[in-house]
Amino acid sequence: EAAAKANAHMAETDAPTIFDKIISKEIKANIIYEDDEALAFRDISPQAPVHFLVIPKNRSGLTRLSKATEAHKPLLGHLMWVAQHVAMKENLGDGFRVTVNDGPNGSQSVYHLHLHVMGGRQMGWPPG
Ligand code: DGP
Repeated sequence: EAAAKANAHMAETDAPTIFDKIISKEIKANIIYEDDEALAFRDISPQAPVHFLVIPKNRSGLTRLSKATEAHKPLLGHLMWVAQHVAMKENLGDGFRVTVNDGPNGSQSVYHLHLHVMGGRQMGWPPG
């Protein structure tokens, strides 16, 4: 039964997510950056004055960071580059935070890899 539960969980987390509809523009998002590989848009539930997400347009197996393989390394690097590029455009020169929530313990809710970029206020540490 435990195995069945684990499989059900995997099936669920491999399903398309709301982010696919944002990528296809089927549902609206406040998109602030786009290139061939990545998209950045404002989080619908901002936790800081500036809070946007950076996602790969092609999830390519990256439901969560822990699914990363060697082949994903260039894409992961690109997402990090986009995070700081857009942060600078958003006037976050005084600093910002980049967060990836992975899996249940990481409180991940959308299983399409995304970087949270938050700034515009003093961030606390440790996070909750
Ligand atoms: P996480 O817990 O790391 O999986 O965070 C998912 C984030 O995605 C959460 O901060 C809210 C955001 N989000 C979920 N649905 C939508 C949506 O439809 N539009 C936008 N802009 N953000 C969304």
